[in-house]
Amino acid sequence: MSPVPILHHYDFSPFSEKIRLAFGFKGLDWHAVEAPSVMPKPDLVALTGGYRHIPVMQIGADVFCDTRTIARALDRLWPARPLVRPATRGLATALEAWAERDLFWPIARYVTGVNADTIDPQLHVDRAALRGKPAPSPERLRAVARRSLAQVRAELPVVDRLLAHGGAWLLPDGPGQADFAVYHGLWFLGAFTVDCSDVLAPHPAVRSWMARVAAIGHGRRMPMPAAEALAAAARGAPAPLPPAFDDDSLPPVGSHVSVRPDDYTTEAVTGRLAQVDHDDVRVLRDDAVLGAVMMHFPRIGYTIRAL
Ligand SMILES: N[C@@H](CCC(=O)N[C@@H](CS)C(=O)NCC(=O)O)C(=O)O
Repeated sequence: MSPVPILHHYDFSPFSEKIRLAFGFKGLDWHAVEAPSVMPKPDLVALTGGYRHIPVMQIGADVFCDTRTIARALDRLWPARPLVRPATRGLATALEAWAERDLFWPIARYVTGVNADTIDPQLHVDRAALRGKPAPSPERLRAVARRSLAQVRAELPVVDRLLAHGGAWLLPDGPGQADFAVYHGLWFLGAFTVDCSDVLAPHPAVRSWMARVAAIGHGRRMPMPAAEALAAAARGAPAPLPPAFDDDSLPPVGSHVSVRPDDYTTEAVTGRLAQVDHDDVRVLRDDAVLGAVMMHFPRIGYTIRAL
């Protein structure tokens, strides 16, 4: 029987929206655990050993961190409707990298700056701390929003050009990860009280494409308390690993390592390096409460260090 994935997320999280759409695309049922949007996140870090970002996908005692690793796991486990196809996989990876850096960050700064007064102040404090910075003043948030709007206006025509071939989706072989990666940043324009999606008005083709992506839906979401997800991790055992790849640029398999994202000053996860392939690393945590938990991370964007 096919497992039911558990997604640790919160509603206004754009990276979670990418995975909710991936669930919809594959027609999956899934369990939704509501995580806090700011620290502390005691249940999430109890599961992950320190990784605090959202979303996290869990299947029993396997914990998938980062949407890129989550998407690869989804395609391995539910291959019938692939999120990426061999002929356009490179294109999808390159598009995703552009979308989640050059397109996403100006949008995130614009939206949170415009909403400086409508958002819980703790969110501004928490997000500044993610970059090792003190909390910005509302005036600074608004100044950053103005500058970011200029960047957003420069990036949006790129999305138009990506659709200039006249097809329904960004890539010629149908909808998938590239669409969801570009979409979730644009979706964030409408995530808070002051809706910023009017910046899309000069881009009707982008709006029509966004409506097609949104129509894919989220699959069937079933709420789950965090304690139940932790109990599932304690009950389960990590699944057998996919084929390994030997890479002598990384610490040897079996050694103690730490893994952390490069783009945030957040806590590292430590454990034994269990397996490495071209795209992902797996680190086994021997958790005092949960037992063996396999942590899955992407190689791109993460630093793996020998301890
Ligand atoms: N590269 C990560 C980025 C994830 C990310 O930045 N998520 C945001 C929420 S959308 C986050 O973790 N914000 C801080 C938090 O929620 O604690 C991925 O693809 O999953």
